[in-house]
Amino acid sequence: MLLTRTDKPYFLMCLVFSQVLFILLLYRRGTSSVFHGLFGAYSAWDYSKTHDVYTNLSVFIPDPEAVRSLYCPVSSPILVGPITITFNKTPSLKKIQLKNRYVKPGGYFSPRHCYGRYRTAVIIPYRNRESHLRTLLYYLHPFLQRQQLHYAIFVVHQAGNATFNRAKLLNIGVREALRYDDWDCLILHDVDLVPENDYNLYICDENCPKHMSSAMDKFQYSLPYWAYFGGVSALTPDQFMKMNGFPNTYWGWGGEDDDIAMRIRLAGLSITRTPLILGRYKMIPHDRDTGNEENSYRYGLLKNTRRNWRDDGMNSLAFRLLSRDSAPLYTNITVDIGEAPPPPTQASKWLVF
Ligand code: UDH
Ligand code: MN
Repeated sequence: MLLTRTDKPYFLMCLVFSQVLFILLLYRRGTSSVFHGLFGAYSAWDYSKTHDVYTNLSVFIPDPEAVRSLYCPVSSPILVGPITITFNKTPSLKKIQLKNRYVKPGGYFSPRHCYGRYRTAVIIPYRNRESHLRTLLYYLHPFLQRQQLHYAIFVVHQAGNATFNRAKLLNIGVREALRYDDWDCLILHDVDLVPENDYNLYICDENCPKHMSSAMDKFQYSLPYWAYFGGVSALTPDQFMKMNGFPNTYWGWGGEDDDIAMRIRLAGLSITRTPLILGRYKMIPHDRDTGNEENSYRYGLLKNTRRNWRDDGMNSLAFRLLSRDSAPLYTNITVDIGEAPPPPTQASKWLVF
């Protein structure tokens, strides 16, 4: 049977052609990417075999004469999978700049040989974590460039020593980032979390808010509890506005992420999560910051989310913009967000309930 088939020159030609094509693919993209191309995100990743985070970036050397005519492919052909991450030495800003020559002031990047298909804003709530920020910039810039995104990084810096307010800073980041561009996706990103796999795409799910840091090393690469929504998440501007953004009323550590998860559902949305095998993050080890003490009122606040979410969020956001400037690797937004209200007295507690 085979003999009679191979007798036919047409069949032989097809066979040879497909073999040559396969060898070419292997040669250009390496076995792992062909494998991942075929089996997508659900293939088994080997995190003991990692790649330098700056691998393949030379593919992007711009040709000033070239005319960009096509959108970048849906899935970037130069992803590498698991990334080598070490925290023993914080890279200098100079070094990060040198390694990311095509990042423009404000931390903007756009692929040069094709039109970025997705427009992503990364928004980081921030105060007094300079070495964490440098480490994150060192890893995130090449990671996002390899994903061929049109992106920018926004750092929302809380001025002063009042209690930290992560969710309010994120609301401000969204409002300010949307002045700069028509973003498809807002990635709300803690400063100390470094993604381990560049197949973890920094794009949104059109249908629902996405929790991206599903597997953090500090939680042994699993979810600490079922409804967890902390760390890194991705929402479209529409999703963000539909849930009235995040709460402004959580001062200090804890609770705001659970409020966010709850208001997503209250707004009629559901949560999608990056699979654990892909949503892996390393957290730069740190102690609790002064000014971000545990919020002991959080359980009381969470009881009222259902009642308050429509009135506490983007529509009640008040702050003072102190500066907005383009640093070489990110856009810096410094704000005065006021301070936590005084603790409720016994009498006012009765008034509230
Ligand atoms: N953040 C700052 N500055 C601060 C506080 C928080 O930039 O002073 C930001 C930063 O982006 C950080 C995020 O808010 O990643 C979340 O705060 P966190 O990293 O302190 O939260 P996490 O849950 O830490 O990681 C809990 C502190 C417990 C430390 C226990 C030590 N073993
Ligand atoms: Mn942390």
